Amino acid sequence: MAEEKEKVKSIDPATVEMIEKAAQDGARTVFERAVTTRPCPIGAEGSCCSICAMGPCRVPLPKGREETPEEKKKRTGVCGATAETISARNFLRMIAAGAASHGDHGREVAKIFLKVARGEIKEFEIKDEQKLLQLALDLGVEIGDRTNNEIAVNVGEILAGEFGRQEGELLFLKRAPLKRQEIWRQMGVSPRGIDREVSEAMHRTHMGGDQDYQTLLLSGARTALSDGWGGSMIATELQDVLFGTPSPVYSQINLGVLREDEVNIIIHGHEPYLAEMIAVVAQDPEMIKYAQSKGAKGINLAGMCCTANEILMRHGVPIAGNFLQQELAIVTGAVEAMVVDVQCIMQGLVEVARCYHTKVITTDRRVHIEGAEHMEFDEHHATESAKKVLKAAIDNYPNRGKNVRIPDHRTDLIAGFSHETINYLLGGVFRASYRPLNENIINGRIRGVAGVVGCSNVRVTHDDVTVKMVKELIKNDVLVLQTGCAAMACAKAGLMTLEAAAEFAGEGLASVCEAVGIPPVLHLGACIDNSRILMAATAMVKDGGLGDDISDLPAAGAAPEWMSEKAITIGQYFVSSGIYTVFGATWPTLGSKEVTDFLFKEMENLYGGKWDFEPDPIKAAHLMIEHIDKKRKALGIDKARERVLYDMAMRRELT
Ligand code: BF8
Repeated sequence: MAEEKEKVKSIDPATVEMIEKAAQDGARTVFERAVTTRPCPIGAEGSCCSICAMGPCRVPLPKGREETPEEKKKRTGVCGATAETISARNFLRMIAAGAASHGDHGREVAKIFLKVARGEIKEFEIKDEQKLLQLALDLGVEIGDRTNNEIAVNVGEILAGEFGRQEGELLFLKRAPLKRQEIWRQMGVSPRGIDREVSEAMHRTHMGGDQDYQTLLLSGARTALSDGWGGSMIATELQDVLFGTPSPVYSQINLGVLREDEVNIIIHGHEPYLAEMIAVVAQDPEMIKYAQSKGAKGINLAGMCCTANEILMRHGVPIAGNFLQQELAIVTGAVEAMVVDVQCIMQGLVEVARCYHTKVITTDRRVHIEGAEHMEFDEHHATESAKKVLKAAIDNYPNRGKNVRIPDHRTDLIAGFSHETINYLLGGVFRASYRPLNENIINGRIRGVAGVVGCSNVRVTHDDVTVKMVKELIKNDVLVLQTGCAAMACAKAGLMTLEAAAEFAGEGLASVCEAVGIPPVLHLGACIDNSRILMAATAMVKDGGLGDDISDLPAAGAAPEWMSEKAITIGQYFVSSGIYTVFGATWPTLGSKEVTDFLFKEMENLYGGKWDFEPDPIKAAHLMIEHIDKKRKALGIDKARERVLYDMAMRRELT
């Protein structure tokens, strides 16, 4: 406990300031709970089985020494399940939970998309016609002279059908490089339906089900792929059609985006429908007038977690903070309403809100919190729902007390890099392509590409691990693609500005960023938008010169501060798609050497990608760079980097 108390809690000054204020105000946040509630070491290594009532059975590895063969034999649950089975089962259940969460998000989008297409919901419309037509082509939907809505009905029906599909393969698998599709088929892990894989994973892990860690982990690959190339990809694609495909947008991030003299509303969670509508309604002159009638100067909307990423990417709505800052936003004393939808919402919000005037408002039928006010979003009356929530926030403004302190910290950022945008930015409007990116990788100015994604985790110094890793990567000419709370950490650290290239990137990467006009760290959106990273990787393969599979690319993935089951699912579909992926913080299978070896070694033989675990961010960054260099060598482009001389002629040639 002493060690936890001494640990630096965050590198973000706004967070540190609010942790101190919370302590003064007697508000108990995650940072304090993490001191009093220690992680269970047996659960943390994946050695606790709680799937039947004869247990929970705890089968931890002996600490600090090798276990004897005798001990290993006895390391079983009451039913005889080995430590390997228990570990693999726990791991598969994490994957299933993550896939279910992203899948349920995707299903909800598909449902709303179809209602919009059929004209049953009037308040949303098809915003991105080009993307709709591309999807129609991908899915074999007739375009002809049909209306957008007619086409959208077919697209929506086909994609909604992917959740309950029982046989065959998910349709988006065909987007992957051909070689990758073959690997999946040979391994027998091509997902059939999204719900089917989750359901089968739960069945396999039920008491007395699958008891071979290798087949359990195969199911893990199939279930995770049903998320990356299924649930998440469907969510991203349909949201883009419905709300617009992101393009570069300027905004600001951190608690300093809250305003002293305005009604502050934070929208938090993951699904963007209500948030989209609140973003519109908050600009309604009548609502602003209503806010003014209560003594406020206006309405200030800010985001938290992945709902924030969604409305940042499409509307430039500023972000108040990432996962660990949700309670701290309330601690400012300046938030009238914390409006939440689904996922990553701490129950602690309600308790913290009791110390201030903030209303915690749940809005989704699937997420209720005791002590919060529930105002369910009705997609058929989206404007009305948004106005109701907004009005509740405005009515709460006069209740704001005197105990207000908004940290004076906010950072500029540029977000909005969908994989389509990267295409246009690098290739130009008339020859959109990944070729220039590939060429700059081949000629060595860019060493490789890394996806650094995932959460913030209170067991490590907030933002520190992610920011250190990303700085090390860009310093070594690795272009970084980000999503989720990891993206927010780097945005707060100033890595998502044009100036960051000169300040933090290596000379090669900086020269490309400056020529093209992009930051060295690109924000691709919410966690479901990790599917954009899969698409970007595929586009790089298809543009040529970097091998014929994702596993050939000089690329790597990481989630240095992960904490949610969704992160494990994302990692597993990265790895099963051929990407070397390093996680930090903690690793949930360390209780079984066999399972860990399978994930960290054997998976590379089977999928071309593998897991790794390294809590030290600099070491982890160098593991990624080593992997990137290994791939460069295999492609025969390792010598190119040595030849790169950044003279004026080459700089001119770049522009
Ligand atoms: O889905 S990054 S803490 S908000 S799980 Fe949650 Fe992690 Fe944040 Fe986004 Ni993703």
